This record gives sequence, C-alpha cells and structure tokens, in this order.
Amino acid sequence: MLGSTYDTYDSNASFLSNVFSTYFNHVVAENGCKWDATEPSRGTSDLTECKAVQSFASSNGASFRGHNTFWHSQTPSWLPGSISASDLVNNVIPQHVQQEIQGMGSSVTSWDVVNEVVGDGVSNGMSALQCVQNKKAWPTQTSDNSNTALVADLSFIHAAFSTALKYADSNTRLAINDYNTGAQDAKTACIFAVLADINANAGIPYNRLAVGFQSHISSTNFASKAALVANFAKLASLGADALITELDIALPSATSGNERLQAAIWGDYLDACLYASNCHEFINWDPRDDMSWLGTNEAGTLFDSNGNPKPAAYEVAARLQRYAAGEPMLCATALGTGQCMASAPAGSSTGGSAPSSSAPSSTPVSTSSAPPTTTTTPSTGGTAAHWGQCGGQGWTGPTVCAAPYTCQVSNPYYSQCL
Ligand code: 9MR
Repeated sequence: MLGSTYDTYDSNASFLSNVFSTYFNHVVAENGCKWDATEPSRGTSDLTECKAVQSFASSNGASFRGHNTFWHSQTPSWLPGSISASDLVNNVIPQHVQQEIQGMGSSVTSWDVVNEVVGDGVSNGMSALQCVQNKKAWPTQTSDNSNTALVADLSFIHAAFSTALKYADSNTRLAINDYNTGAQDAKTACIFAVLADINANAGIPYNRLAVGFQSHISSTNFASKAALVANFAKLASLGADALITELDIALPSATSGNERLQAAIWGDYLDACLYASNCHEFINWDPRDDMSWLGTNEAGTLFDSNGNPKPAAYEVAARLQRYAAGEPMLCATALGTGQCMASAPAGSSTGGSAPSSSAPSSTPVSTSSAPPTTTTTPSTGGTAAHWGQCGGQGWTGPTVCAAPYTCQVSNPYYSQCL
C-alpha cells in the first residue's frame, strides 16, 4: 500500500479526493487517532475523527492504518497528571488501547502501539530498558525531562502490546514506530532490542510485530538503501514486518537539482520496501508541501504547494511500474553506484541488485499507480513507458520511449518520457 496522511479538517479537498483515489491507496490520520483526540477525559472514548478518517479511506477505496495508541506527546490534558505507575500500567494504558483498537474494528492494517519510546542519546550495547529510559520522557519519568522516575521498567510497553494483541484482528500488525532509524546505528539497534523484549516479555509473536521506520529525513542525511535493505531483511528473518510510516525528505531549497536528489532518495526507500518480502505499507507524511508539518520551504513531500507532482512523485510511479514488470531492483542509488549492493546481505531473501527476470511472487506495496490526471502503461523490454525515466547521468535503463512519447531532458540527472 502507498499512502499519506489525512484529517477531516485538511484544506484542498478536491486535490485530496483526487490524489487518494488515483495515486495513494492507503491512509493514516495525521492527528485524529492520537490520545488527545480519542480519550479527552479518562475513560471516555471519542473515535469521531479517527473513524471519519477511516471512512475517508474506504470511500476512496484505500486501506487504513492506526497511529497511535501510546505516545508521550499529544496526550490529553488529564495526562500525565499524578497517576501512579501501577494505575497507569494496569488500568489507564490497557483501557485506552482496548477502547481504541476495539472501537476502530478489524480492518486496520497495522497499529503504532507505541510511538517514539527510544531515546536519541543511546549507544551500542544498551539494553531495551536503557534505550527507553534514555528517552527521558513520560512515563519512565513523571513528565518529559523531569528526571523524577515513575515507571521503572518496560511494563507500560508490555501492557500496551498485550492489550493490542488481545483486541486487534489477527491480520493487524502491531508496531513500534520511531524516527531516526533505518541506518546501522545505535538507535536502530535499540529498536531491535525493544522488539526482542516485547516478543520475550509481552509474549507477542514476531509474526504479529512490525517496526515502523518513520523516516523524517533530509536530503543531506540519508543513510543508504543498503542499510534499509539489511534492516528489513533482519526483520524478515525474525518474521516481523518493516513499515515506512512517515517518509518526508526535507530540502535545503527547492531547486530542480535538490528535487531530483529527493526523487532518487525516494526511489531508494521505495525499492528497499518493494523488494523486501515483509514491507507492505509505505506512507509519506503529508500529501503536499503546503500541508506538511515541515513547512512549505522544506518541500519535503511528493506534491508541490499547488498540488503538482514533483520529480519524486514520478519516480515513485516509475519504480512501481518497474517492480510490477518483474524487473530487478535498480542498482543506481541516490548515493551513487558505489553504494550498490553486489549481492544480497546474509539472511536476505530480497537481494540488492541481484538480477532476476521473473516477477516477484508477491506484490507488497501496491498503488493505483501514476500521479493524478495521468494514465500509464508498464515499461516493456528496452522501452520506457509514459512518465518513466529514459536518461540522465548514471542511468543504465531504457533510453527509448514507448510511442507516442519522447525522451525529454529534465536536468542532467533525469530525462523522462513525456
Ligand atoms: O504532523 C503532525 C503535526 O500536525 C502535529 O502538530 C505534530 C504534533 O506532535 O505531530 C505531527 O506528526 C508527528 C507524528 O505523529 C509522529 N512522528 C513525527 C510526526 C511529525 O512531527
């Protein structure tokens, strides 16, 4: 599924109904399913906005994912309050997770059961508890950065997950979702440590678990496609899913060169997901630049502030076509061909650039395809389809366009069949 955010109060209604019925086929509420919206006073369940977003998804033929049941941020005014650790772990969290997951019903692809529980100052070798305590946030502390201990162990995470397991549909994945993850680094190692702890101590089987890689990045701090591929493969070997839950790529300025780099990074993220066996949801955070939490100037999304598709939107469509045509993952990456993987990482069934002429056996990410207002046909043989890439520095794919389209230079790095 290829998705984006929606809330009922969003502006640009006609753009949104167009883009969600032609380009995206998956929806997440940007804010409408968070704790402040869904339990305004203790014990009161209000799923009005969350359900409205779910209805918007179904009316556009899209699926829906849940974000989120526990987060230290965007809490209702009665939290953190002076609730004791045991009341929180034994009553407050289970009640909230139950009423939200049960109330939203079975057709939710995945839930961010806990959001952003790992600290930013972690180091390699930390235990799951150390990783979470490093966050210095409620409820390991009475309030964020208070330095006064409240819940001294991971029981709040276990409570959230065991309740989620009880009330979620058996096809719904239960995720830990976080930012600044996906590289080969200490924070990502912490995510694996917390996941293992949830499996061992909350009794959640790996085949129900997922890691949400938020992926709020900038064009200057992209780790690498190889790191994403390796992390996704490691999760696959456990039986857990990998989700790209909040991708946006901030630019220093919206020059055409920067937008082209943004498109290439988007392509790397998408390829890492498409060619993994366990990545079924790919979401970009906010449908267009003027609706982005980053602000218009960061130009972090697929569509510009007028709703026009940017190079990244075309890149996404082209990569999906390439995948659907059974072609292998592109060796070229946003970081240059030197980052290409010559062979699959140990334990991976996905392969980096490993050539394969057969169509993938599953279609993990699917979409209604090309940017709105366009129709496309898959590339065939050495011919690029409408909107497909047909040239540019380092490009080794087809340079001829399917009739009646011609190959037009967008910039030194990208030519496109238009
Ligand atoms: O995009 C969301 C923005 O509208 C809210 O004001 C903000 C409040 O914290 O949350 C934003 O979404 C965040 C998401 O829920 C969790 N990951 C980081 C996202 C961007 O801040």
